[in-house]
Formats: sequence, C-alpha cells, structure tokens
Amino acid sequence: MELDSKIYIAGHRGLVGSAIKRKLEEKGYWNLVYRTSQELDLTRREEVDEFFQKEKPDYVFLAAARVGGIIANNEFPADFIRDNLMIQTNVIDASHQFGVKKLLFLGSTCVYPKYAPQPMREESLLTGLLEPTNEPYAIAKIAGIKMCEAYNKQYGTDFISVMPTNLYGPYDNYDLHSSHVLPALIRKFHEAKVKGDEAVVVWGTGEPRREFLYSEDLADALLFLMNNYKSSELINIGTGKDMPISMLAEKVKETVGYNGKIVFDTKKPDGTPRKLVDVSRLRSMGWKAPTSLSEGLALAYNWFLENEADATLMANKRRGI
Ligand code: GFB
Repeated sequence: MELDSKIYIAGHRGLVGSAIKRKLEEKGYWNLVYRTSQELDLTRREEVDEFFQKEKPDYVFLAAARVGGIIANNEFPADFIRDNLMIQTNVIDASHQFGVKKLLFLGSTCVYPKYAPQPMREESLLTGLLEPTNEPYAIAKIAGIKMCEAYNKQYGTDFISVMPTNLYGPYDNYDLHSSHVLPALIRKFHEAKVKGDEAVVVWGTGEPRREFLYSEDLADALLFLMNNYKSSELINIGTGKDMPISMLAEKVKETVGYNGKIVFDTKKPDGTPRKLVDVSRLRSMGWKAPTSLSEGLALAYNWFLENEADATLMANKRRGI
C-alpha cells in the first residue's frame, strides 16, 4: 500500500475495524474510505456495487461481520451464518468486479476443529468437527476463506485470509449477553466493585483455555500482512500464549481492583476446551505481538471507564437493575 492508495475499511466502527483505521492514520495513510452500516448495508448487493462503482478502492480490509460471544452464537445461528455469508460474498465479489488490488479477509480461530491438536496450525482446517456453539459462524468464515482461494485461482486476484485469535480492546462490545468473555468480565467486575456485590459470576467451569490478542496489535499485524503477504494459505495471528478462563478472571479482578469472590455458573457452556493458535508462520515473517495481557487489560479497562461505564450504569438504572 502507498500512502495515497485508496483503502476501504469495511466495519470501521467495530473492535477490529476501528483499530485498523487508527493504525492506518497513525502510519500516514490518508486516502481512507468507509461507511456506517446505516449508510451502506453490506448484506445488500446493489448497495455494495454502487459503493464500489463510486469509490473504486485499491485495498480492502474486510473487517465487517456479525460477531458475538458463545451465547449470542448459540442463540442466533441463522443470523450469524446468513449475514456473514452475505456480507463477505458481496464484498469479495465486488472487489474482483471493480478491480481491487488486494483484499484482506478476517476469519476467526473458531474455523479450526474443536479438538484440533494444540497449538492449532493452519493445516488443521477442515480436518475435524467444529465446536457446535459457533459452527454456523465458523462455516460462514470457512466459506470466505475458500472463496478468496477460489478467486485467486480462477481470476488471479490477491485476496489473503487471516485467522486472529480472541481479541479485545477499544470499541469492544460490553453487552453482557452478546459480548466475548474479556469485555464481559471487565464490566462484571467493575459493576460489582461499584455496587459492592460480594461475588462475580463467571460462566462455565473456568477450565477452558483462551488466548487474547490486543486489537491494536492485530491492526499492526494486518497492515504488515497487507504489505508483505501474498498467498491463498491461511495465516494465524496470536500471542502464542493462553490461560484458563479462571486465571483470566483473577487478572481482570486484579486490574479492576475488586475484592469480592468469584463463583462459576457451570450451567453455562464452556465451548471449545482450547484454541491456542500456532503463530510460527507469522513469527517466521518477523512479526510478534508487543502488548502483554496485563498492559492490554489496563488499556481496555481505562477505555471502558472513559466510554462505557457510565453508559452501562445509566442503561441499568433505566432498566431498574
Ligand atoms: O469469549 P466467549 O464468549 O467465546 O467465551 P469463545 C469464552 C469462554 O469464556 C467460554 C467463558 O468458556 C465461556 O463460558 N465465560 C466466562 C464467558 N464468563 C463469561 C462471560 O461473562 N461472557 C462470555 N461471553 N463468556 C467465540 C465464538 O468462542 O470465540 C465466536 O463463539 C468467535 O464465534 C470468538 O469465534 C473468537 O471464545 O468460546
């Protein structure tokens, strides 16, 4: 990418898209284009074609998707598979139709088999059954990976697919029902501290292990790959380290400064027992995640305090909770 290249960020207001936008601006890329979902509904092909016809971007970061945690995926499987298939199909095909130089497709590590050998290598894709709680979402993402591969083969496009591990950071989703574990725990411990609750409920057994990558580090890796990676092969992005949810809960408790108890609600699903990604392919290209979990948790909690905490408490007051 050149500093004057026209770069489209699909999903620029989300956790990943907002980090990509900030990183591009920080690096001096000034010719950015993006639309809110009210301005451009990516599930509607005619709107997508009209946008590409008008803007004709050179590069596309496809970070727009319907995403959510384990409960949201489990409760709305049709929404997750339909919307993600429509969004990615429209943007990938329009990128080919309108001559985009390069597209980066964001997958997720849930595309790997539930019991893939750990750490999970890119080659383990499609070698086993998926985690049931997010299979529809995973199938949609696998279809996106295969679509990029097929377009590269048939049309000679340069569409790359990346598989980030679990993410967190600014503009994360803090809604307790639809969010991922890390932002949910930040909010739960914060509210328990403010309200003086004696315990915080953590879902599941606390035994599943997860890896967490700070979103600003992911954005750095995405710009690096857009500029240096050209292949239909998947490439994992992660920190190479994971921990049990129970340990994450202790770290969030410490970051927030909560002194009460932690209890586990084992009626809630654990999901995949482990999904640590093998990052040797990316490491061999010279990229390593710089932000430790302790630093990242402090940054995420500060962002929450500045942007979400009051909004959340106000929303709770309005709902009488
Ligand atoms: O982050 P999470 O919702 O999604 O759950 P996954 C991770 C683990 O944290 C599960 C536990 O074992 C949860 O039971 N957990 C504990 C909690 N307390 C909470 C809580 O308050 N909220 C949430 N959400 N979890 C997602 C996929 O799986 O990973 C998505 O569903 C996507 O499709 C994402 O792939 C990256 O990590 O299990």
